[in-house]
Amino acid sequence: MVNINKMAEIVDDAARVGKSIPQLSNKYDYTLEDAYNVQAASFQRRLARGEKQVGMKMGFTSRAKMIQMGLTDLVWGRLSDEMLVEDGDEINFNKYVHPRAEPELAFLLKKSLEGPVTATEALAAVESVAPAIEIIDSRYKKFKFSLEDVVADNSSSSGFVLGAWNKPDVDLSNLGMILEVNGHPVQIGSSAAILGHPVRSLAHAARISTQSGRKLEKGWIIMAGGATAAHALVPGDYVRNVVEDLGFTGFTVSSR
Ligand code: OOG
Ligand code: MG
Repeated sequence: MVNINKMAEIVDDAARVGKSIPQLSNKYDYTLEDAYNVQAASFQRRLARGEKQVGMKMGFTSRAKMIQMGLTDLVWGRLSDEMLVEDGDEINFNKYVHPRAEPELAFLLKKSLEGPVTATEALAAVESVAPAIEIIDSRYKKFKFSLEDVVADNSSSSGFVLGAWNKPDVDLSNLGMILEVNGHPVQIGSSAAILGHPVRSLAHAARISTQSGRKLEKGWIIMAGGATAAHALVPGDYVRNVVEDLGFTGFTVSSR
């Protein structure tokens, strides 16, 4: 018998205190469907503590990320208001297990999006687009997990940082993206790495979210997924994602 609530408690506690746990699959035999139920139940615990859902994140939307983590299926996770890190802010390194940064783009929706939609329909629902960074922090030891494990752990989501919003009239198909640490490029990529065009990630998000019982809401933020491999953070880092034509966003990591 799979105990969804018990597993949800384990991943939620680990995320809350920033302590690593063994992979759930070491102990539990569970399916991908169970894993999404664990994610939902663990997010429910956040809502019960007063957090609000503000959007959704997509993961493994680029080859670079799939190769880095050894998984090839798209995953998704839920974003809460508490995960937002203000542009330019400092994060407390001690609150994380082993945080990594990913250069991403974020979409802000001006209309809800439901069911299967084309990329063109998805773009028509976009109010604005921003350079973004996702701070991922798998709760599993050594950042190692199965597909079910990562999904149960809200697809490693931990924080997200947003730059200034731009009107979506910029051609998003092939924008240079540079992840810098202390002024040095550590990952260089293109928005084209995100499923060939980042708006496709948004279209997938609409379809997947609807299938799981909730459309994408007006006002939600959708993170399209890392364009490059993620970069491990250390205390004292100043991290920026600089996106051609869109600007940049950044944050610092506390010195301890
Ligand atoms: C899973 C999350 C992947 C992305 O942008 O591809 C992700 C992980 O790598 O821990 O957020
Ligand atoms: Mg990501």
